[in-house]
Amino acid sequence: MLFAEKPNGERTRCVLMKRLVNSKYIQIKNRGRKNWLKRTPPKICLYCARYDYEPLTIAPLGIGYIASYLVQQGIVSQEQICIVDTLDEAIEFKPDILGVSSVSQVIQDGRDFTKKCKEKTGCLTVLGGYHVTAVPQNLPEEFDIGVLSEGEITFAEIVNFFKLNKLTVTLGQIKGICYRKNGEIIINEPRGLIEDLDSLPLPYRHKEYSQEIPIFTSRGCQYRCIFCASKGFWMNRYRLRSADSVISEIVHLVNKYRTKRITINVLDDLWIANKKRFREIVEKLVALKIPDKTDFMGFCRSNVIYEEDIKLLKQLNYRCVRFGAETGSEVLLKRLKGDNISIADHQRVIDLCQKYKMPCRASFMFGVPGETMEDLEATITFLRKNKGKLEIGGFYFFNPIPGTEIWEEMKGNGMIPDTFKLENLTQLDFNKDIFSWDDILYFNEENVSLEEFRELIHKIKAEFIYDTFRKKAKLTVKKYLPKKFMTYVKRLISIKSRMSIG
Ligand code: B12
Ligand code: SF4
Repeated sequence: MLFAEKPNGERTRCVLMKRLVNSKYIQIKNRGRKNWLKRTPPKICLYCARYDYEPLTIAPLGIGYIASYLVQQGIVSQEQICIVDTLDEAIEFKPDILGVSSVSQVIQDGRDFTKKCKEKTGCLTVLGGYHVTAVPQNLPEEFDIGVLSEGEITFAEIVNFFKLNKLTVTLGQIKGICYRKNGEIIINEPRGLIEDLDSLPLPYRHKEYSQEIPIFTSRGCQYRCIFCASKGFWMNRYRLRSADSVISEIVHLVNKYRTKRITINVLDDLWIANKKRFREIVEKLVALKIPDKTDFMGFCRSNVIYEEDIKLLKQLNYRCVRFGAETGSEVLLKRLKGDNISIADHQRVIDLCQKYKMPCRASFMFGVPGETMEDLEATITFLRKNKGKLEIGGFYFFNPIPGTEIWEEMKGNGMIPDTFKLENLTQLDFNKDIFSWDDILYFNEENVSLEEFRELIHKIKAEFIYDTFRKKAKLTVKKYLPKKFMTYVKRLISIKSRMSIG
């Protein structure tokens, strides 16, 4: 069953509504209301592209914002818009417009989905999100229009012109889109960003994927990591919602799910960067006793976390401090993330987490062009030094993605040819079973041969991943098996070993 959530927390049964709207009963009842039928706005279906082997774990907020904005502006009613997870749901909804959200790695799924939906329903197809924003000139043929960067206002304009039957003649006027005209891709002038993020409605979270409920409290990042697409996407701007707006959304979510314990997952690039707002949010949430009812998680960057921040995170019932360490090599770290961060920052965060008994999780990146054997050794040394203090968030194989500085660098030096196929980029986390060495596109042969690299990764996996796994299993057993039972098991083991010694 599909649900759409109104900002006030009410839910509408989209599927049920859709069935009613399509049913004979409603059509007969509506016979006398021709005007209403005529004025029916277009039906809009939204989908977030994904890996076929990995379902979404949290509600996609990008299309959630698009949906709630259209309703807030009165452009469509809540029944006319639906967020779907499968092609069948989309086809059954019979949309006039299909909006797809996609990052570069999953664009093939977005294309396949759109092709089939368009064939069955003949709908207008619109692509939004990171991929099309980074490479608008490559708007895939399945899509009629691409929406670049922030999507709310631009998509609303598209829907409005569609409603008025004027879309074809007005395409040239809509800022922030790309589209195809006589076989050529036209890219219109950019649209400015929304100044007051508080003016946006709360996003629809159409269903619960897990107990993690996502929120987005700022757009953009002040930093400039060369492998990250954020700065280009948000046009080098970092905008914040006010502390009060964030608090009221959190309170609304906690009240809505009051029967169960949820985790508020703050998805921002870096939500604690503005310390004044961060402190205000924490202090007000603590005063409202929100951390008694829920816990929190979110991303950090090691150079912005100090003792003061850990204390605030602790008060917030933060599940763990997560940051992208990327490497243990000072030289490589500065190349990847800039001069304003150092390995000492990583170490400070890990040590502070130890001091305040806060779990600490970091992810690492391997195989970036220019990484030397010394860099890899430095990462191993760093991991060894922090064994037992640090959870591994991911051991990622480096993927160049459009819209990043390193992508441009690699295009410039010929490492990424024009024929490069983005669908060859896959999720490459050495931590996961789905990783296959046959799939990888390796760009650092010049410094470390693939053979050496592979050997080293096996070593790292054996030493650090399996170790973390064992530790986790031990902790789970400890937490979930009652004390008495554990004593009984221990006693049994000791009797057995005494017997075998005898
Ligand atoms: C939550 C999240 C996930 C979740 C859910 C995915 C999702 N798409 O919601 C999970 C954990 C599954 C995930 C997975 C991956 N993610 Co992710 N993820 C994020 C994260 C942290 C937040 C996304 C979000 O909710 N943003 C909030 C909303 C408001 O912004 P938005 O989605 O960009 O939407 C706005 C516009 O883009 C536009 N828009 C978006 N969609 C549409 C659709 C239409 C029709 C229109 C008109 C407009 C429009 O309008 C929206 C409102 O203005 C971002 C980082 C970030 N802070 O943004 C990374 C990020 C999007 N992820 C990224 C990556 C690389 C991945 C993975 C490929 C990782 C991997 N190696 O496997 C996978 C891909 C799988 C997938 N389905 O997306 C990159 C994308 C970079 C790129 N250029 O492609 C990001 C930007 C992180 C980064 N800084 O590098 N991710
Ligand atoms: S990786 Fe994180 S800190 Fe670096 S630019 Fe991207 S969002 Fe900002």
